[in-house]
Amino acid sequence: MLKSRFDNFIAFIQNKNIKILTHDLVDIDALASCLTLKYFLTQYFKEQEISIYFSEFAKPTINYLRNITEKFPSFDFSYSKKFNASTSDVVLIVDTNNLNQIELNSNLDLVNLGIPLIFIDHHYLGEKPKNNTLEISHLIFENYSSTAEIILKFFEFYNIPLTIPLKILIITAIITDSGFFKHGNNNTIQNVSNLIGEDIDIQDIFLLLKKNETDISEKIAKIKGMQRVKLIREGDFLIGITKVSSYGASIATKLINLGFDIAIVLSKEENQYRVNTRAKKVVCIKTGLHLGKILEEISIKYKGSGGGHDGAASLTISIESDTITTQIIEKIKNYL
Ligand SMILES: [Mn+2]
Repeated sequence: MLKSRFDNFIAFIQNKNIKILTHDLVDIDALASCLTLKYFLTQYFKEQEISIYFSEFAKPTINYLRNITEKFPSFDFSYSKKFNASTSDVVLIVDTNNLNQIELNSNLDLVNLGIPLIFIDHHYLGEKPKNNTLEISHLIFENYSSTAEIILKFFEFYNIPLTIPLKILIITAIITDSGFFKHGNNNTIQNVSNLIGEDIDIQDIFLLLKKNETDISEKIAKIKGMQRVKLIREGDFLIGITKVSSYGASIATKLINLGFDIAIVLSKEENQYRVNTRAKKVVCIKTGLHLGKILEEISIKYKGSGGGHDGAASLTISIESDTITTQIIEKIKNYL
């Protein structure tokens, strides 16, 4: 039964120009699914034109794509950043069945293009893709923990051999989409086990997913920022203040992660001083605290530039004085 669904799909897209699309903020499953699907179709059809369009990548995908491209420089990772509807006979939508999640870099409306849209996806379907009559061709299987495993079926059904980069792409997609198997089922683990064989080391895959090492100067700045932090307690609220030479914004965020409700980080940049502030959202909601307003007021008074959101704001100013810090703290305390 399953195989016949794939046969229908193949029959429908035969002799057509194919565009592969996925959701915006492309995750690793979407990336891997599009690349492996393109590879399969190129091998299977030989003569047809097949291309991928990506909008924006999620941060971990950028990192992963960089790592895997370095590891397999001869694999075809190419894609287009512009969606050209006029050269498409059919659009394959991968890893989503919700057209609202697709970001085209134009005002094109996929539904009104008159091009058949076929979904290949593993998300909950609901009532969504009723906008065309191709239901028979959709490949939507909610019992799969990743779209990449649906793509894997093409290779199995039509006897196209998997290469090492393809296997690695699919394994990483399965691992990330199943939350390292937390949301997976027996098939999820079975699939990885079948793919991994003797030619792939699971540790190499973990390395591909690892975030690139933070620059040593950033690490030192963060550690120094933590060493110098002063704690001010105002009722039940904890304010942290520290000084660093750079990376003020990321240190302010770190202080919040550490447990402070509000963080103030002072840093000296060339001829000016910078103040980065952060506050927990719940504190802003509860007290009405608005760091952007506070820093804007200070910037007007001292001819600097400042502002931002309620929970994240910064100030750049040419003088450094403890009175400025004191005023920021006083203004914050007024809300608490
Ligand atoms: Mn997915």
